[in-house]
Amino acid sequence: MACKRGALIVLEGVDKAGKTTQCKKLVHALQQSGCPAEMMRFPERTTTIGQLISAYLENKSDLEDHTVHLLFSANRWELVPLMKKKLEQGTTLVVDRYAFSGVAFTSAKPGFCLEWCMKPDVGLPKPDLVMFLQLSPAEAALRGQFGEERYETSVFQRAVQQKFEQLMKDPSVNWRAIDASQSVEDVHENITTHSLNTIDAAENLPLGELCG
Ligand code: Z5A
Repeated sequence: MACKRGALIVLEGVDKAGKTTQCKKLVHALQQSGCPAEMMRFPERTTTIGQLISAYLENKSDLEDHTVHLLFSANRWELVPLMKKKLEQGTTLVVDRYAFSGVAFTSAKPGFCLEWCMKPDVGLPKPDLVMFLQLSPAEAALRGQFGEERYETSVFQRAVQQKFEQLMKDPSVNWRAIDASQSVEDVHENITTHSLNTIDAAENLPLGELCG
């Protein structure tokens, strides 16, 4: 009998919403319960393309805005063969940011529209579940100062949040809003419940593709 596929689960959210914390906890919990699971993150800074992106985010280099958008997308595409292989083998992938961050961050810049920003990611594996960790700017501020990287300003983050809100209206994507202001354990419990339901359902469904 063919192996049941793993689920593609994405966590998105504004800065300091707790995406990385929750991805790690979810993968650990799934593994402990006997469900094969691995974490991935975008940008994946270890590849050649990822190193270009990392230097840009760290303000060590400048790249033209369209160019860096396409590099973020290329960074996802270069990982697609690996993602598909793992999913087909039955491993659930828990992904820290994905194409939705790509669209939200670039379309928050002047002169960009959602439609153009979505095009390069059309055809990527479609997540079975996208959880958006919601946190107000005031609550995020309690979790520490912004870092030194590009995009880490409150004005830009507010613009990004608005773009995410637009993206979440797309009914073709399985969005779940998560209250990220709760304790780490309460958020984890909520995320785990949604993930387990998704993993069960995904076993019997073909992997979809992102559309424009
Ligand atoms: N970007 C893009 O432009 N285009 C793209 O296509 C993609 C990304 C994919 C990558 O940053 C940047 O690239 C990002 C978007 C852009 N720019 N920004 N801004 P990154 O991935 O390297 O870093 P990040 O995603 O920005 O990390 P983050 O948002 O700063 O953090 P987080 O993962 O959401 O949160 P955390 O690290 O888990 O937690 C932050 C702190 O809060 C930490 O001290 C925790 O202990 C604390 N925390 C977490 N949960 C809680 C709760 N529940 N209560 C209290 N405290 C908590």
